[in-house]
Amino acid sequence: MNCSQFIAEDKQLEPIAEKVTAGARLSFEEGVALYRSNDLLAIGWLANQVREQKHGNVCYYNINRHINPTNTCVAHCRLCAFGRDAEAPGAYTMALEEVFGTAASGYSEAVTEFHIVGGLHPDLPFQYYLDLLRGLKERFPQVHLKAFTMVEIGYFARITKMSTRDVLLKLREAGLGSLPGGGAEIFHPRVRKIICDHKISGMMWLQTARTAHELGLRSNATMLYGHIETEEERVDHLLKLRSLQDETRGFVCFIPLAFHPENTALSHLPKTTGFLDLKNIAISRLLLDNFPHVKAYWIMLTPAIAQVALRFGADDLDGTVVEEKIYHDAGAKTAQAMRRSELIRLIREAGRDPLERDTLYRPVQRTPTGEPRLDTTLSVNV
Ligand code: V47
Repeated sequence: MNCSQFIAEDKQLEPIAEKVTAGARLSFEEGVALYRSNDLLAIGWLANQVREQKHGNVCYYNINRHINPTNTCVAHCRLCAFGRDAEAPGAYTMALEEVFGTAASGYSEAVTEFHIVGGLHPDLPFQYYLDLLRGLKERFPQVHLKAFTMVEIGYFARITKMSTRDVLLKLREAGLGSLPGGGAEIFHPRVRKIICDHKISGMMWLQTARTAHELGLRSNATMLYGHIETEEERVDHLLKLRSLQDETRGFVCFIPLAFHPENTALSHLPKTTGFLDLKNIAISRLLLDNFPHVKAYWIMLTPAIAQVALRFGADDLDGTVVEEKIYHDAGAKTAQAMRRSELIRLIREAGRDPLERDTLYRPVQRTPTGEPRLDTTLSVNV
């Protein structure tokens, strides 16, 4: 990278640029300085350099389908508009046959991944989740099951009185392929106490991820920003993820998630802005030097901001999604699904080269009839 091309209005960014150019790791203080700076173009330029060093001009996307088997949840997080009490209007729990039917209903695009998350249900037994994975694997053997956040894993351990490790082993035996990044929110206890006081602690989230990685399972990680957190708490969150990744190398992708306040107990808070969204993408790319991928989740950012993010540090747009509930219950105005052709158009128009990937970032090739042909001879591209 040639730092002489770097032009910053904010001169405080120059020493940071020199470190990024030299491939040196940024400190906590430098992370906070990045968040405090309004020189978005300079921050984005730097993040784009890192992104291009890691991935060249490629932008990844996948053909996936979200499935939320239940929105019944005992956690009552203030940040959430999705969870309901069992008797509340709009509460639902799918019978297993409904889950399998839902999975099949988005199958026209030949999905390679089911992304499965749900509420912490008061009564469903652990066996339901094992049967769900097994049933999906039987019906869709080639589809990767990315299922259950660290929070759900912690809850399964609680209701079964099993260790986290045993829960994960049983889920893997039933077909679990990897874990999504949700439930991380902001690790700092001050914030968790306000936005999600009944969820597992930040330390427990990290410990659960560590256990999953030790078993060889890969996972993603997220950070929910744009509510009551401080800049220091964001940096603390990112650096905790970075040090766990130093230990395990088990994280595949980081996804900054913009808080959507509508229909939540925090509905008095304003929505995030495009400026903050792009800043979070760029700063994540700069601080998480050991994370292979940073995803601009179009559902949450809007396709327009997600596309711009491909020049601010992101290398992935997520996928077709098909049906999204968590953000739409919280007022998201984006579509529920995006066709492959539209994902490709967004990527191409940003001057990037689209590459369809599977969950673990292996390139997906298609047969002439559009069926996925995973090239398992290629190593995982992380
Ligand atoms: O854990 C909940 C967040 C997460 C709201 O791993 C909210 O590939 C904003 O984790 N406003 C679920 N955010 C989504 C998630 C995810 C999404 C896409 C891809 C991947 C991946 C993971 O959504 C929750 C929580 O952090 N969330 N409510 C809300 N009102």
